[in-house]
Amino acid sequence: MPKKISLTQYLVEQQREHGRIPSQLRLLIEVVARACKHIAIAVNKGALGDVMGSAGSENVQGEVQKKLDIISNEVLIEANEWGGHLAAMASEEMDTIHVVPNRYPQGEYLLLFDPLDGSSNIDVNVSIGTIFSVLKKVGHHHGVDESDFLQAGKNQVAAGYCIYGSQTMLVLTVGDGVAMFTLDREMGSWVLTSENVQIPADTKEFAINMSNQRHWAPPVTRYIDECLQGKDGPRGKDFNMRWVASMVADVHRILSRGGVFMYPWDKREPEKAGKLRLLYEANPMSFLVEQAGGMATNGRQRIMDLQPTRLHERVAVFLGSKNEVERATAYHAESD
Ligand code: AHM
Ligand code: MG
Repeated sequence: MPKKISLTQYLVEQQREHGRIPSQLRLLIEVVARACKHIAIAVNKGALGDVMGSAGSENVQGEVQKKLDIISNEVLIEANEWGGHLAAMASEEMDTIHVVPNRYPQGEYLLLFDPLDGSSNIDVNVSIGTIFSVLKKVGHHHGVDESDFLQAGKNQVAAGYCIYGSQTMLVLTVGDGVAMFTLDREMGSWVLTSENVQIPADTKEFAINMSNQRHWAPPVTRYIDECLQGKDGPRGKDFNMRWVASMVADVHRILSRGGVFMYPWDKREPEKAGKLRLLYEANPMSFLVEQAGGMATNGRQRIMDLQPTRLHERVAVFLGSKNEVERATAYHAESD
């Protein structure tokens, strides 16, 4: 049997041999991974743990919060605030940033997360996940505020997600490819199960919420129409469709076997640009996808080049197999 490599060993090797991650960042990732184990336990308990259903509150984006959204948010904050590696955190479930309280030492990193993505799947036992992104505070000004978080995704020093599915897995990049770890429940440890993950450049699988079709912009309609025409159409091949409605699950499938994921701009709410959030959904997923040889754009530009202007800013997302994302992006340019 091949030797098992734990997350700790992987991170120590990244620190020691590749000089890629400082010890503070290693600690931060380990703490996030530990918090995800805690969330996995709550998710798995389901109705037995009285964690199902809505909490009777709304988040800053006006979405109803589920009990597990709030529990996961608290778990991540409590796990991370005392370690000394962070300056502040931002979350989909909090209006403003959470600055590390004065009683703890202040670190130089900023952690952003969607504590439990795929909220509509929580109560129906379908895969959900935690998405996270790590930035470094730039500039040496005293204290930390929301503007410190408004950095382009290319500045991320680490990103990943934990998927609570048929297996619990942690998928991570520190800028040296993508590694996947599976939770060994008996041992309570994360074990490296795939390394150097690569997304094939071509695919026959797309993921989009087809029920929004009438609201799409012409380039998206064109792209999907061509896929739907199958092997007798301009693409010359039959396409399959998958839509889990949990971005973690859809991206996990794409990292595992290729595909293209789209959550496009929607003419119902033009100013919102899309449904997904730039800082803690699109950026970390784009970092992972690019590190796996894929591509991620908003239909026009590389997502990781976008300069954010607001903490909870939304963005259109096209990510996955390179040739398909290139094609969808070219259709936008041609429609101008
Ligand atoms: P959430 O953060 O409120 O869970 O919303 C994000 C989720 C993504 O995981 C998923 O890709 C998308 O919303 C699904 O949207 P839809 O309900 O339109 O299918
Ligand atoms: Mg989300």
